[in-house]
Amino acid sequence: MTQDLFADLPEEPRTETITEGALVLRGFVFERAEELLRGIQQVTDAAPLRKMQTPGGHTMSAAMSCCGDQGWVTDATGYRYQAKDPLSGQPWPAMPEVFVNVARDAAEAAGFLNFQPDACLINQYKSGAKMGLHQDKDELDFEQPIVSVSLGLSQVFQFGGLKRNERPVNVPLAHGDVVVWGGPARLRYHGVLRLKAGEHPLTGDCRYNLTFRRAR
Ligand code: MD3
Ligand code: FE
Repeated sequence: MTQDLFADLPEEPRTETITEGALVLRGFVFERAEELLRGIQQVTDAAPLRKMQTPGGHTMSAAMSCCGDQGWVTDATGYRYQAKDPLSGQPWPAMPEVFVNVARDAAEAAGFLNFQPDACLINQYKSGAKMGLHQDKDELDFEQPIVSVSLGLSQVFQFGGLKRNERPVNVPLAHGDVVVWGGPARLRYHGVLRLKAGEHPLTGDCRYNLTFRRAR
């Protein structure tokens, strides 16, 4: 009989704490990745990915779309959540069922029961795209966690403090990883470094990030 060389090794730790309130669930959605990517395709067929304008007049380097009751938008007038896609004037597409389930399951694994996000932001990064350090504070209730799902190419996430000038910690996020941010981590500055060129078998030349929020 073939010996199982790994039978006695402890299972690899799959949950990592970045700081108090920030938990990385490595590979949490690995098995549901293809289904999530089909959901992204379905949403972005109806609400295409687009590079939005910041109030300061810059163009964001990540392309974005949204689904759920609320979508996050930015333009010359500011940042906000709104129920309609400004491109079509129509409500954002509904969240695919797998999105709702993943958000609830990940929040629960981190100790937040019954998370019911009303907004999912889809970020698509291609080679060279980044997101500078910022806080997520356009939501009403900061007691609600945020769940983020990484798919495709790996990208270095930067996790800073409550003030912009605190030196951030770098955390590489890979395909299938999920991070849950709540409590004392909820208002920390964060961003992602420029995506390095690469090829992923499921997403090609890009990384997708889904962030699930309770906006209202
Ligand atoms: C920490 N997106 O869309 S996800 C964003 O990889 C955003 O696309 C990044 O920051 C991305 O706003 C990072 C991780 C994330 C999302 C929300 C957070 C980290 C957070 C809110 C509070 C603290
Ligand atoms: Fe953010």
